[in-house]
Amino acid sequence: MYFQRLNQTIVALASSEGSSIGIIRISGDEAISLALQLTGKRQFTPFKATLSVIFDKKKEPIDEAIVIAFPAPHSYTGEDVVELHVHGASLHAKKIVDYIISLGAYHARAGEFSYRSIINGKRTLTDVSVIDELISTESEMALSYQRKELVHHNISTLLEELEERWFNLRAVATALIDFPEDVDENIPPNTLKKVLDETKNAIKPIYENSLKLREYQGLRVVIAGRPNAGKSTLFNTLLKRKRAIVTEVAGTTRDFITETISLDNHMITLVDTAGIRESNDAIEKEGVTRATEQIKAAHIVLHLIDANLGWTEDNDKIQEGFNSDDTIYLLTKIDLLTSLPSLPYDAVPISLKTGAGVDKLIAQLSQLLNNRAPAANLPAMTSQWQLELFETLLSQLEFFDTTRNEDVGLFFYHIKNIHDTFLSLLGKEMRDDIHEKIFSSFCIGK
Ligand SMILES: Nc1nc2c(ncn2[C@@H]2O[C@H](COP(=O)(O)OP(=O)(O)OP(=O)(O)O)[C@@H](O)[C@H]2O)c(=O)[nH]1
Ligand SMILES: [Mg+2]
Repeated sequence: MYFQRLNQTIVALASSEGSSIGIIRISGDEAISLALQLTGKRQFTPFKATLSVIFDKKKEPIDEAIVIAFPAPHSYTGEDVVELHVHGASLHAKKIVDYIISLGAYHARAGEFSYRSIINGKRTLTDVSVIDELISTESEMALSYQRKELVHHNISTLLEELEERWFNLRAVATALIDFPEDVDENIPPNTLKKVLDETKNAIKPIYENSLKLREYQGLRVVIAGRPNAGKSTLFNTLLKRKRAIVTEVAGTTRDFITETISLDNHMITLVDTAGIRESNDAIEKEGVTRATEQIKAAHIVLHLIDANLGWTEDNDKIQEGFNSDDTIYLLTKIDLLTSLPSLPYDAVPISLKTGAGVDKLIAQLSQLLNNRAPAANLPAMTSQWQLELFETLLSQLEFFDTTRNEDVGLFFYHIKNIHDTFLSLLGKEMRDDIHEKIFSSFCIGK
């Protein structure tokens, strides 16, 4: 749909409703003449901000605006672009946009400016997606990756290099199929293996780091244990406020409670749960079911063992629900005892009454979180469609690698598919369904 109207001039308010400056962006062949009509000027100095009066249909002055003209190809879209900074992004600005539309422009659709920038070779699809994600992200960690990609284009550059290599293979494979008699060139198995391996080695770490980033952004640390072990007290200690009810009655916490906290610069969701034990009480039973589900879905479990009771069958049950190295065992209430029970696992002895051992717990938790943080020296993607295409690409590469000795037709089929995936990642192959899906979530002014 964007494709059909590439020769039309589009306009939109690029700043969000309620902002004190309304940035109106016009792009296309008519952008400059429309802006001249609005301002009554005869020309604009390229890239120079100029204070201009804006006139309405009846030539009445309606605003004073900063106008900047970006002649093609030196603009965001690669077309002639004019930006008008008017007062406020509210009704006033919208009416100016309506007026520009009445002069012959079309209202831009979501992502249409970015789409044009791809078509005109200004950016790759990966680049514009990063820009869109950066505008809307709430995650500091995702933001740091998006900023790096925005400035260094590491993923885009890599994809472009690899696309070219697969394009060359595709050219030879096509010739081999279409004109087998005329082609003396062939693809030596070693060359192919080399390209395959190098592609995999380049793509896989980025894909894995991206998955790591995605998981890292939703890490759940679950506090588990028998009733009365001190779970809610620990929850409140880590939160630094009295969020959960603490009493000496075993079975106080029923529903699970979640809070997001920053621990040594890691954002985590901390979950307090009901104590695990056999119970005939309907509410407590439901609490135990929910606690068990939370334990299963956890990334890290803080397993509390009451020093008064030591390890019990209920602790075995918790252990069965989460049998992972990402467990920190805590022997609680050590202030009440002089000699501590022995446990089947190494545990950090703590007292939430005296504060003993809490630093050690935080240091261990922080270490586990560090292990789960994505690598800072590798890029990571943050949009779902890129992850999906990387996944497709990796399975195509794997499939090709295992069926390499088959016939030439199959050979071509693999190379074509892999090359097509690179084209999709770069936005060089504009498949309408994919692009509508991607661009529909964009801001209108982008
Ligand atoms: N002496 C001592 N008491 C503690 C310590 N930690 C918790 N308590 C007490 O133990 C009791 C139970 O604490 P909670 O934090 O409610 O225990 P819980 O594991 O959340 O219990 P449920 O919600 O019933 O499963 C309360 O009276 C706490 O004050 C500790 O380190 N030392
Ligand atoms: Mg509790």
